[in-house]
Formats: sequence, C-alpha cells, structure tokens
Amino acid sequence: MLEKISSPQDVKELNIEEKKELAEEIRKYILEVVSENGGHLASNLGVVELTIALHSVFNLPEDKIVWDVGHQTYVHKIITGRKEQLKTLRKLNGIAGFPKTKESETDCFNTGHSSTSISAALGMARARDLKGENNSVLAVIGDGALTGGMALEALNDAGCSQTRLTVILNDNEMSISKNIGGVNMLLTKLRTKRTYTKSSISIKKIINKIPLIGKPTVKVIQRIKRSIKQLIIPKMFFEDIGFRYLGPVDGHNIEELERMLKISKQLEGPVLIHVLTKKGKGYKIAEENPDKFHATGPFDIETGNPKKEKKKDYSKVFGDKLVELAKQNEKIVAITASMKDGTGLTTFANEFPNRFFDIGIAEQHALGLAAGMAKAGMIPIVPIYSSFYQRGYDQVIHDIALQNLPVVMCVDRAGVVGADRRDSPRNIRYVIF
Ligand SMILES: Cc1ncc(C[n+]2csc(CCOP(=O)(O)OP(=O)(O)O)c2C)c(N)n1
Repeated sequence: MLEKISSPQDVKELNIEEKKELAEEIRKYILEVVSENGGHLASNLGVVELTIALHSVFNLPEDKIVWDVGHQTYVHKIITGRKEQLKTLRKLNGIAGFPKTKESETDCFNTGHSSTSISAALGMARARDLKGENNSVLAVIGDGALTGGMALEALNDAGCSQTRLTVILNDNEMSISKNIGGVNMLLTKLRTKRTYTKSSISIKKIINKIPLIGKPTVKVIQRIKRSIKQLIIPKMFFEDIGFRYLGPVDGHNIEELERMLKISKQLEGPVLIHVLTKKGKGYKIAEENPDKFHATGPFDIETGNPKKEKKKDYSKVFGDKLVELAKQNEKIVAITASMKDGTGLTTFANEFPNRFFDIGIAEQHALGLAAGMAKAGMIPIVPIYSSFYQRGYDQVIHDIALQNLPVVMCVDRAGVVGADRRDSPRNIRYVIF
C-alpha cells in the first residue's frame, strides 16, 4: 500500500480497509527508519490514523494544519511525498525532523518549541476571514503542550473570537513523561465520558428544513442538549470558554476520526476535538516505555536496546552532583518544565519526591516559581535546555536577576547539537548568560 502513496490524493482514494493496511505499513516504515537513524518514535506511532484521517478530509496546502512542537509529523511527511527523504532523518543535510515551510508547501508553519500552534492557527484563521477566503485551519496539539502558557493564552483568545478554527487535542496522557497538573486532571475526567455529539449535525439539518418551526425548534433542542451535556460532562471547561467540544474519540479508529473531522468542518466558530491516542501504538516496547521512546537514538527493534551505549554526559554529571548536594542541604529543590529525564533529574525526583517539581511545559512559570521559592529561603535549581530557556528570558531578568535572588539556573544542551538540523529552531542553542 505504501508504495502507491506519493500524495494526499492517493490516500483520499483508498477505502477504509486499505487505509487500515496503510496505517500498519507506515508504522513499520517509521520503526525501521527511526531504529536506524534515531528520532521521535512514540509520538509518531500514536498519530498514524489521525494523520491519515486529516489528509482524507482536508485538502492541503489550501487547508492549513499547524502541528504543535512538530515532532509528530513523520506520517504527514510520508503522505506528502517525502517518504524516501525520511531515510535521511538526523543525517547531514537530511530531512528536518519538524515541519519546514521550505521543505513542502503542505508544511504551513515551522514549529519546534511547544505550545505555539493554537496562536498561529488562530492568526491564519483571522487572516483568512479578513481576506474573505474559506479554507479550514487546524492546530494539532498534545495534552503535554496544552500545559504551556502560550496555548492557554491562545485558547482564551480563540474561545471568544467566533473565528472558525479546529483544535485537535491529541491526548495520550503523556508529555515526555506522564503528563501532570490541572489540565491533566480535567482531561482525565473527560476521557472517561461517552463520545459526545453523535448525530447533532444531521438532526439540525433535517429540522431546519421544516418551514416555520425549523429554526426555533433547532434553538430549543440546542438549549436542551447543552443542559444534558452539562450533566454528562460535569466540567465543561472548553465549552465554557467558548469552544464547541467534540469527543472523546478513539484516535486509532480512522472512520470515527473522519466522521468527527467532517462534522467540525461544518461548524462555525472554534471547535475542539478531543482525540485519545496511545503513544508508541503498535510497537509493544514503545507502548510500555513511551518516555524512553519519545526521542531515541538508533536501537535494536527486537529488544529496544540502544545500538550505542550512552556516554556520561553533562546532564548525568549534573544530576549525580545535585543528589550529592541535596543530601547535605535540605533547602535544595529542583524544578523541571516537563524534562525530568532529559535534564538528569530522575534520581533526584526518586530520592526527594517532596523537593521535586515537574510543572508542565511552562518555562516561564518554572522560573517565576523558582524566584518565589528563593525569596522564601529555598535554593531552587532549574535545569532547562538552552533552546527552551529563551521562553523564560523575562523571568530570568525581571523576577530573578533584578531581585538578586539565589536561583541556580543550569543551561542544558548549550552549543551545537548534531542530531538537529542547522536551521532547526531547536539548534539555535543560545547560552544566554
Ligand atoms: C518550550 C518547549 N519546552 C520543552 C520542549 C521539549 N518537548 C518536546 S515534545 C515534549 C512533550 C510534548 O508532549 P505532547 O504535547 O503531549 O506531545 P506527545 O509527544 O505526547 O504527542 C516536550 C516537553 C519543547 N519542544 N518546547
């Protein structure tokens, strides 16, 4: 099946059984490439059906899909004519691991840092309306990325805007590690609910056609439906801030996904589709260890073991030393913006769970929180990858430096990172101090 796919049109022409077959072949192909070259595995295996459904319902490049972070776009790249190029992933002058507008007109926006997609998509949707155009605009965002302030700021703006926009919430319960925080608590409640908005659109269409009583009846039904919905889903956060909520929908069922996407296409205003997926889907070892296979170097498919043993690096030295110091000084606390393993904090988190804070993908908050703790007498240690430290630049100056607070800021991954492309936003690794 994969042999036949060189454009989204080829996917549109497949029947449902063929699409299912294609999904399995894409999984196999991604597994082969990533086990050989390294790359983001688990997130891509999780969005295979979702990406096939998106390309079946929407027409790129006229319609726009903004992928949050963009690490989950291998399937999209395969479908949009870059199947062979994927083999050059993480190689010199190879394909980018993230969306690249220069690489394809179907990549409408460059991403790399988390939580930007809803703002960008809303911007495109507003521009579309001003220009009098009619295309669809979507943001695909993970539950991890939804913990980032920028995403919540964008939801706040989009909710009251009445702008036609679809946010696909790809909820796999994971950031890199297990997702945390109030957003995760909200999603946990929603996940267990029955799928909402079964046949609302068709009922509306039928009633609307009845002369005189049509339109008023639709209004009454909608009001009743809303009250019922409040009963079914106790905390209608998304609806309360102005979004139409659809879901939750099984993110591995292509038919269901297509149905929901088609419904969203007909609705006015902002819509959020809550899609449930499994990180690492189809490769048992990654399903069981999604954090380890979020991003990986080359590995053996049979065992999942890395092909090269990891050397002792900055993060490991830092993590070991921190544990040693923390044993001597109980004022030491550690804060991570969703990067416990990457920044070497796993041992600290296990040994001092009360002094460890994973606060979500929220670098600004991490630094503001550290400032408050330092002011109150603690010694906060905040390791963040240099690329992501940019997010907290104002907090470094305004909240920490100008108040002369003893926050220990540790800059991880500074310098050149070989595995990322030269022009990747994540390879501009500033040392900002
Ligand atoms: C500002 C910023 N901080 C940290 C990261 C590192 N990072 C990349 S993906 C990711 C987790 C994303 O989780 P989610 O949005 O749920 O997507 P999933 O991989 O689970 O599909 C993190 C923390 C980033 N890309 N940007």
